[in-house]
Amino acid sequence: KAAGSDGIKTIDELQAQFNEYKSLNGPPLSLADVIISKQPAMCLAAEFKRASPSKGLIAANLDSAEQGVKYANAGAGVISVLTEERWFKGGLDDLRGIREATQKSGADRPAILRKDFVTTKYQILEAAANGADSILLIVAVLPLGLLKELIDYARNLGMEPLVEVHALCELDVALESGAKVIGVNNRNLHTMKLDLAQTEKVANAITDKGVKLGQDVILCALSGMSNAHDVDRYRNQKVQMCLIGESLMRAADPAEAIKG
Ligand code: IGP
Repeated sequence: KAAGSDGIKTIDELQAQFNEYKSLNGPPLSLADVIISKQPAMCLAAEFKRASPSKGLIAANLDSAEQGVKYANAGAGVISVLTEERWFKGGLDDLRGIREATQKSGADRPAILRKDFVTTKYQILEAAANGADSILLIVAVLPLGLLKELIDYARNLGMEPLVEVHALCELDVALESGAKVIGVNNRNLHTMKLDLAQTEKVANAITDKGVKLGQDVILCALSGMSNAHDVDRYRNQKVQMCLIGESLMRAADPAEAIKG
C-alpha cells in the first residue's frame, strides 16, 4: 500500500491526476508568496498532527477537514498536514480533505504543506496530485545533490518547498541548495530535545553570512511554540512564519488559541 489508501500509482498516473486536479482546483500557491502576503504580521502555519514519535497520541479523533477549516477561519496562511502513517497517523486523504474543505470554506485559501519525510520525486508529485501547494524537505536526511534535484522538481510543478534545518552545518547545505524558504526545527531530531533558541542561532548565522533575511531568504520557526509569548520572541529576529502543531491540536478552541 502506498501512503494514503489509494494503492500504488505509476508516475504517469500521478501526472495525469495532478493535471486534472489543477484544472479543477487551480494551480499550487507559492509558499514564499503566501508568507510575504501576510507581512508585516507573522504568517501562521497551523499543523494537523494526530500523533508524533516524541509525544505519542495527541488528538487521535479530530476530523481533519473540520480542524483545517477552523485554522483557515482563524487566519492561518499555511496549513501543514502530516501524511506519514506509522508515527504520525496521517495520510493523503487528510491532505486532500483539508485542501478541499478550506478551498470551499470562504476563508482566504491557505497554502497546504505536505509534512512527511520526502526523499523522492514520486512523493512530490503524489503531494501535488493530492492538493499540496508545498512539501517539506529535511536537510538532515538529504545529501546536497538530491536536495537540489528535489527543489528543482518541486519548482517545475509550481511548488516552492520548505527546507528544514536544525544544526548550523545544515544551514550551509540549505543555502547552497538555493532554498528560498528555510525553516528551523527547534527540535533536534536525533535527541528529540527542544530548544526555542535554535531559530535565533540560525537567524544570526544567516545574517553573519551577509544573506538578507526577508529578502534573499524567508525564515520560519518550527516546533515547540505554545503561546503568543513564544511567537513574539521571534518577531524581532526577522522570522516571517511560525509553525505550530501540538498546542493547536490540543486546544479546545484553536481560533481562541491562535488569537491568544
Ligand atoms: C510542529 P509542534 O511542537 O508545534 O507540535 O511542532 C512541527 O514543527 C513538527 O511537527 C515537525 C515535524 C518535522 C514533523 C517539524 N519537523 C518533520 C514531521 C517531520
